[in-house]
Amino acid sequence: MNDDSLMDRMFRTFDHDSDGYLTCNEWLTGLWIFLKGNVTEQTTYCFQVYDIDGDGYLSKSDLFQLLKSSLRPAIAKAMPFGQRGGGPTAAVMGNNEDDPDEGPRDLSEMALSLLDRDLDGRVSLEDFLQSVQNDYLLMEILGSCLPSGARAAAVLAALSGNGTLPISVPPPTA
Ligand SMILES: [Ca+2]
Ligand SMILES: [Ca+2]
Repeated sequence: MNDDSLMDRMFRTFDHDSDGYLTCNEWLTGLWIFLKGNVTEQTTYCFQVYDIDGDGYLSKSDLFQLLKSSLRPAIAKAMPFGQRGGGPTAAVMGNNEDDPDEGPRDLSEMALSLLDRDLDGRVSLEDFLQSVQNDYLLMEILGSCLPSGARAAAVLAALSGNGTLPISVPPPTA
């Protein structure tokens, strides 16, 4: 998933009533989870960003779309020119010219088997929460959608001179 579509997904996640605008309340609730939410709130938020078709589950198709567009640019950048089209990286990404989607498809199957706790072939929020509880690194496995701790702290510091937000923040509605 490239940066633009990830931003778009993040906006839609903030926009609870899907009217295309963020009310002050939606913005503050989203920002609060984004910057200061607990693990469950942030995991739920990531889940909503990753659920591309919004059906409440991460299906193989959601995972495939996420991995296909987020991994290719990163791998291409990391790979020195001499190694393009060969080597272990290409093997992971799939170097099959007849089927360029082979690599992302294999990875989405791996991600599905990693996250699908009840083995029903799709990842529910429950599956995802349990998986992240066992390994926090899985929270952003499908694409980075939270600020780093340092960045979050910087934003919070900018928002408030003395460590508290200048405005009252409503409790997040998950
Ligand atoms: Ca879905
Ligand atoms: Ca499942």
